[in-house]
Amino acid sequence: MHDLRTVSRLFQMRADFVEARPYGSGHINDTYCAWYNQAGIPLRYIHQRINHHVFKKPEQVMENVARVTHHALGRLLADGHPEAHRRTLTCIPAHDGKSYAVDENGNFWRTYPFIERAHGYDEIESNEQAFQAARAFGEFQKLAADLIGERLHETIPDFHNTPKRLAALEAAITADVAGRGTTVTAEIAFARARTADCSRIYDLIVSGEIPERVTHNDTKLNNVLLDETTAEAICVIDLDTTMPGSALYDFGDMVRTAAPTTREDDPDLHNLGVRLDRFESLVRGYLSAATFLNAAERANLAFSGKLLTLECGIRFLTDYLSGDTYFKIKRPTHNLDRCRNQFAFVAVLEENMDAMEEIVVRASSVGT
Ligand code: ADP
Ligand code: GN1
Ligand code: MG
Repeated sequence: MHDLRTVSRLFQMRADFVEARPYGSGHINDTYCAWYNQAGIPLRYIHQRINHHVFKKPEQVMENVARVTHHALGRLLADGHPEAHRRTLTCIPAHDGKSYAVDENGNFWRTYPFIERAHGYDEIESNEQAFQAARAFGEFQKLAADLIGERLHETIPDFHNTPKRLAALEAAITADVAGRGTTVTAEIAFARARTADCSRIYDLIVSGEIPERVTHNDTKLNNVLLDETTAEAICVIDLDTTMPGSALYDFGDMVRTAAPTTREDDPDLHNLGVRLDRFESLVRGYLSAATFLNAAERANLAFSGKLLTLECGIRFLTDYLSGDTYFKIKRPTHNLDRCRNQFAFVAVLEENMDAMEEIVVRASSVGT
């Protein structure tokens, strides 16, 4: 627990700090919801410590975030949107005007207004939510495509380079620093048997058939906030990995998190299935906004769900073998449970791939 009162003094707050509590279920950053007071009216903000072991150049992360959010706000204001400041993250400046502040221990902090009356979901509840979330990430890609100026920084190089993720797993198996290798032979075999899958999208990017686009790269369902009454997708958050990538990374991660019948870390694999109706809502929601996709991208929408789930499972397994240094865990087997869950979902997706391909074709031909 950090001293949030001290952190709050680093920013140009216009209200008085009351208290702060850890908030949300993100695996990477330290997120706090802080209450402030102004003449008896409570206001809240998000203070967030950027994980600088994961993001080695936090200044570059914040340069990207500031550019993207500035662009989004400008567009919303130009359109005369009545609640522009609820539809995009905005950075509360530090005293030197920067979008972040560094504390005396070298931690990087940023502050966002709290987006009220909207929630991110770890588990989806309706097809409408799936449609809305997917539409919002499609709109986000469209907005990011209009960003002028230099290419965004690659805040984590090779973030979705799946062949490199598999190579990192092999290195972790060899090093076996936590002595866990012999307990995960089935999981290792599962990953190795899918080596060809790992390079399918990567090869299409290298050959130029799939274009580079500015993408979010972390489109798990709880990274979009939905209005608590209308279910409308209000605001895309967690912009740390917004950088050059493939549209398929974004669509695939939505499938990974919005199409399963249970949460990402459910250890009871009997609970795991795919909701094809949710998948269809994701396709329709995404295609309603992502009208720019080329034929190769459309042809790989269903496969992208399998790939991103496989990649995430490989990353959880790598972290388990490495002694849990990357993702936050709440129990010693947390990363192993997550890995098994993701691989089980890959198997479910493989069984349903034909049906998913058909859904994509149907949604593409009849429009949305
Ligand atoms: P992480 O990278 O650790 O996932 P996030 O940026 O996704 O961090 O934040 C963690 C959680 O905090 C989110 O899932 C969301 O529930 C909540 N959150 C983050 N920013 C805001 C905001 N501006 N308003 C409301 N909730 C927020
Ligand atoms: C992390 O930050 P968060 O919790 O939204 C991770 C994603 C993984 C996800 C798995 C920067 O997302 O890549 O897919 O966990 N983010 C980073 O739940 O590594
Ligand atoms: Mg997040």
